[in-house]
Amino acid sequence: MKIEQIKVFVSCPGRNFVTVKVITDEGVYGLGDATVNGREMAVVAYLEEHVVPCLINRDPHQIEDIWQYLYKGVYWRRGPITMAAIAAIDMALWDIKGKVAGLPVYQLLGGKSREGITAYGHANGETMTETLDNLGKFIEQGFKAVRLQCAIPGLGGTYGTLGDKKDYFELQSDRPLPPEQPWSTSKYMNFIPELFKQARERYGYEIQLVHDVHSRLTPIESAHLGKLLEPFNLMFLEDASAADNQDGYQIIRNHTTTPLAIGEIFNTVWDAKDLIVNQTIDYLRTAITHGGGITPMKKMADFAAMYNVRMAPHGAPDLSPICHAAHAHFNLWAPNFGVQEFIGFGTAKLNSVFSHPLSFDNGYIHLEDKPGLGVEYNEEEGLKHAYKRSYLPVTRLEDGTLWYW
Ligand code: GCO
Ligand code: MG
Repeated sequence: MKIEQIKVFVSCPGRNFVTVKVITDEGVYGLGDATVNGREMAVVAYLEEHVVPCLINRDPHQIEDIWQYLYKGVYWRRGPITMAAIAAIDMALWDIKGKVAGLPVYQLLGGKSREGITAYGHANGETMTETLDNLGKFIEQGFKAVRLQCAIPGLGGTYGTLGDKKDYFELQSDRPLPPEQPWSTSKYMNFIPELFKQARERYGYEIQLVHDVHSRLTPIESAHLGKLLEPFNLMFLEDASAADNQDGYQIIRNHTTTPLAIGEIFNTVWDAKDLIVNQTIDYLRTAITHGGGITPMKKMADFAAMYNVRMAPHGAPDLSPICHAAHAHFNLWAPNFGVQEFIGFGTAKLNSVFSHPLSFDNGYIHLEDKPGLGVEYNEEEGLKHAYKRSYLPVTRLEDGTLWYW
């Protein structure tokens, strides 16, 4: 079997997605997701100019060798653009192998370690009451874990809290230039513990709760927040601080028992190595699309397991249904799977372009048994939704100082 052609598609069925299709001389094809939010066209150029020509006529069954060729074989290793391009090819090759074997990808990884994939939903709100009402709706749907994000009073807009007002997908395709958002650490710190206190008072301690800081705090500020949140038993505090300097997490860890999660912008195991080995985190959130594919993520999971770190892949709407399906296969297998972020199955428009094998029931994601990843990309429908440049917002302190993501 040989790789005959590789197509790269960009479509915007509500938001931009980059999709790769690896086609073999025997007609079997595989699909992969290469979406990097706000940098989509950079990945397209990397794939078309620097990856695709090198793979024509190669044997698609040699997944490991092709991965090594694209990663170790190039001078410019790592980085989000390179690793998303490699990831999409890798996903597509696992899809092909599964189709040829007549087996779902999780079977190729080692089979199921569990029956259902525990998911956490997003309860967002503009006010405390709205956020807590939304939490109640998630509990009613059977969710076992929920993330709480609420607009900070007096701040004039907080990232990621508008989900229930406007559809996530539509909202994120409408930023032709980066909008700016204000940030105040003190307003935030004065408010978030109260949100979790009220959540526990209203709903008790059975529901698992998560919160995403989006890296807006320094390590010592995160340590303080972690301490304030200890009475409310979080499943984890996510991106409590940026980990460009992985040592910072030691400071947070030294002060709080609130579990920590990080990794959605990590591209290789090297971004997480010290955090794992020093056991300063509890959950690794790297996505298959951004971590270089299924091949390295399997290794990362095994490595993390040795240090009691569990996998909790990023599941935001800026990953395509192909990545969400790949996560489901990975999560069914990974012995140290923790929880999957889950934002629902998207709009009718999105589902006219992508089809996936996933369903949700009583807090768990389930996967229909189909060979490969079990996804389809409708090329004709994809063409109806042209790429729209769109950026994530930029954050500034109230005095105008540019702040962290
Ligand atoms: C998450 C993420 C999202 C990101 C988004 C950016 O935990 O789901 O932090 O909220 O902001 O994926 O592309
Ligand atoms: Mg996050």
